[in-house]
Amino acid sequence: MPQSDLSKVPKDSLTGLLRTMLLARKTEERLIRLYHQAKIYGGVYTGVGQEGIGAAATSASGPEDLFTPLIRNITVHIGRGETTLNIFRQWLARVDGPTRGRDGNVHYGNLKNGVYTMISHLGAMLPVVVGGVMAKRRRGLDAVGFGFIGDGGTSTGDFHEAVNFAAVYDVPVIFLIENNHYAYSTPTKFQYKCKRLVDRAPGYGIEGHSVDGNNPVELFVFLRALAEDLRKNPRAALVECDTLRMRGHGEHDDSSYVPKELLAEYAARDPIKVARERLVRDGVLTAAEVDALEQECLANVDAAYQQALRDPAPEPASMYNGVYAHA
Ligand SMILES: Cc1ncc(C[n+]2csc(CCOP(=O)(O)OP(=O)(O)O)c2C)c(N)n1
Ligand SMILES: [Mg+2]
Repeated sequence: MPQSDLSKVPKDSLTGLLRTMLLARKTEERLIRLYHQAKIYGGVYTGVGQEGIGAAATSASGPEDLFTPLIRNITVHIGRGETTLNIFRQWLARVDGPTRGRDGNVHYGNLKNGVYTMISHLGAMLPVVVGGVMAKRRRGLDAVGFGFIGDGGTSTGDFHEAVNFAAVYDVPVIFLIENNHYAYSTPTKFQYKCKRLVDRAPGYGIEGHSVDGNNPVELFVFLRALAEDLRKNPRAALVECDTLRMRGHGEHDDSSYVPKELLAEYAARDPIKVARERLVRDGVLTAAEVDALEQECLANVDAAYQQALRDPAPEPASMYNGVYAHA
């Protein structure tokens, strides 16, 4: 990817990009520990190593934009304004959390932040973001959509229907494929026959871009320009981000099927490390400012999870509240 001139990019956006990634990483490291301490019931799924993509997208977004994050996109929640306290409340199924303790997992969102709550069926959120953007634009609002999908998820019918529909109606949605080389334990060579997933874009009659998902600063500059262009000239776009999942599919998976050399290659290009080095090298932040930001994020996460651990769970008698309209 090119080396953009960062002197023309607002410092706030670049600092926000790094802060989102740091908060996400520290939140997920804590979630992993809580899982191994048996304080979280059910699975824990993280985006460790993939933070650059969601952080770049949220930093590049505008107030009316809509997002459909998946299990590896905690950065989207954070980047669009969710507090780490609410995220821990969600995972610990606390009564004051986003789903009021009904779910202790990834199924949460906040429409005030433009973030839809995901369902687990891969691909199913993509038609939702397309429809959401269409609806907002009909009301005269300047919305662009960011629909996230994994390499595996691109093989679903919903992916095809959403991309084709957005292409035909020129709905400004960026379909962000996070190609992390695996769908659970299935490597991409058993998932599709084309060379790159972005090669499918011409078949839909839309543009496709192949980018480095582990270079958050350049990805942000690229997505910001693309989103601005889509606002002026509404149309769909496919963006394939190359990255690697640094943990198992979930914490229950030791991921032993991923070659060590591949993990080492991407560990050397950890997105937080890459962004931090770039921002210091280009004089956007000093090393001391980055260290202070990291400490601030750590303190934020420590306070959040400790508070969430103290917070109450829902009362068993409230189990049916919210199930029926009258309750
Ligand atoms: C339609 C559908 N099929 C299968 C599953 C089960 N499943 C959940 S995650 C996953 C792997 C997804 O891989 P990918 O899309 O590459 O995303 P990644 O986990 O690598 O981020 C599968 C098969 C599902 N949730 N939905
Ligand atoms: Mg994958």
